[in-house]
Amino acid sequence: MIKVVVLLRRHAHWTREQFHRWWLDEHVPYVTILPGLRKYRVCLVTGSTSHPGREPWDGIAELYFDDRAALDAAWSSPVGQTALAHSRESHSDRLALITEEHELIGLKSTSSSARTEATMTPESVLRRAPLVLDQRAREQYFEDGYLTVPGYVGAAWLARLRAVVAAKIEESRGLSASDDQFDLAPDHTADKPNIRRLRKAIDRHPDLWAFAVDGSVVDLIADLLGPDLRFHSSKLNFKWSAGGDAVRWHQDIQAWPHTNFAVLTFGVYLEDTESAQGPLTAIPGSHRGPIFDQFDTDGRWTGALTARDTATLPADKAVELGGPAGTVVLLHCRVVHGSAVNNSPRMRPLLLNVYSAADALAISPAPAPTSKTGVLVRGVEPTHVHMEPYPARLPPRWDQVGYRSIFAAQATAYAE
Ligand SMILES: O=C(O)CCC(=O)C(=O)O
Repeated sequence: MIKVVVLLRRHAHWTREQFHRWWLDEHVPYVTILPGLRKYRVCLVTGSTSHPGREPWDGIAELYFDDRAALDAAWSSPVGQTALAHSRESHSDRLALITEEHELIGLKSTSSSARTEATMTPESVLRRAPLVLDQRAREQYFEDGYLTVPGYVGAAWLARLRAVVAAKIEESRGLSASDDQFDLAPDHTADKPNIRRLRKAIDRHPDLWAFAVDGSVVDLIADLLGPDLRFHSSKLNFKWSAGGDAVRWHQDIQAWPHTNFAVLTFGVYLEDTESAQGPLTAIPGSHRGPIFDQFDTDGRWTGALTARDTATLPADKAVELGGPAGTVVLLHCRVVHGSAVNNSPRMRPLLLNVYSAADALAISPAPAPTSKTGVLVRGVEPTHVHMEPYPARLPPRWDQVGYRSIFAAQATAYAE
């Protein structure tokens, strides 16, 4: 393995803060998709012991490749050339050193209290300074089990994500049945596509992964889960116009139990979403209540609460979580949620990515594992797992029986 250390200096007319934001928010997505990149770290200069205020470099990137050939192939690829051009526009000097790393001391934990401090409970998350949310919003998330951030994703990202959606709709015209990528509605045709879900979304287009690890997205998640974050899974639910499926009341954690509850879904609406389109709808505070069974009486997975448990829910308290395009909805893994049929003439594309605190480990195989499932997207690997004992009924062994979609599972339940 070789490590390339790239030192960058900002333009004289930029503040260091501007430069750091450019790097994390705009430049990182160009780099994370470099072919053959094994590990990537950015170190932002915040001061020095010898040149206070006059540091010759403003940031250092560390990029790991298997060998020199992999490095050269990465930079000469179209993705590498685009990344270099993007970087050249924004720095005044660059030095790339090829190095051989000798790690002599890893991260040392000094005492058991340091380890305890690292466990990301809601209280310890709230004690840390927020990156993008205000403190009241973070408290609201832990109180309600969800949070809506209207218009959080800006026009540039929305345009990129919508372009992916348009291309995927075109691609689906060639299919007459669902496959590993597309969950198609029964009336899907080449002339009138009707996609229920793009499965394993981040594996279907580089922009979807670039978005999942974009600094602004990960900052928002870090405000609710802490500094060390792991990626779990990804899908894009279309909820097609004029009849797109309802999703019945359910909680997510039963489908992918983890060792604790520091797991959330980040959803972003790619189009304006109002009541008639079937926005996500949640029951406030239900993440502090029971973890309901999502099997039928014959022990078959339904992905939905039973009729008896549904009758106990304060459905009159349910809150619709819609908003203009770019609105983000963050759902706690235990909050009871669902959505109504789309009765409007407009579809409701919703990209849903799941993240966890790094010390929350999946107990069972993911229903729809992606190439990035389990990958750290920020921070460091924990030394200890955080175990929160609870009666975690195991879902079916998805790796053995396969997972179709929540629509398929819930449709079976409906039929009974
Ligand atoms: O797309 C929706 O409205 C709900 C999605 C959801 O809750 C799920 O897929 O688990």
